[in-house]
Amino acid sequence: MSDNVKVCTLVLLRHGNEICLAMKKRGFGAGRWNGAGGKVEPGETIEAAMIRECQEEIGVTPTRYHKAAIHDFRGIKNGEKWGNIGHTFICDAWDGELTETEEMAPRWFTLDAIPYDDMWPDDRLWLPRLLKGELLRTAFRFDDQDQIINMEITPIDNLDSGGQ
Ligand code: 8OG
Repeated sequence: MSDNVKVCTLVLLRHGNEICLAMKKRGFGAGRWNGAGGKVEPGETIEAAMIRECQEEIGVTPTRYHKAAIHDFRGIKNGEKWGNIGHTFICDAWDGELTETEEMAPRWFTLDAIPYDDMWPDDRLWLPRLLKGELLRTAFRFDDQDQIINMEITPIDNLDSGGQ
């Protein structure tokens, strides 16, 4: 994997008919609703990074979750190639209270009112499937306006083993 491809996490909290999304306030993806997440640090497991990012960004500690997708996101920004491998978890139990941080402002959305117009453009293509219980591997290529120029979505049986 080349140097500009980062291994990242993403976690979506679910409670019955609602999911928690958070407004990204700064950095990559600012101005969009998304799950909490970020780069896996050297020596850290993907799961530990998912929990740490969730604590840091929205103040809660996931306690029950499963990996639901591995996304291969790549694009180009200001002439530089970027890539994020997004290990994506659905979490249905956690400790602590949702808290706004300098990074993100969380809130609950009912499943029929997910704000796809203010999310990454690919999310409407895979999030509904994850919420129905599918496990997916995806690849999305974006142009410099973050529009999708190529994509692949593959259902998969099991992501818990060998899902790196
Ligand atoms: O640390 P940083 O915030 O830069 O990490 C990037 C986060 O953005 C990480 O959680 C993965 C996530 N992300 C992408 N692309 C996309 C996308 O197309 N949709 C969603 N929902 N999240 C994305 O990098």
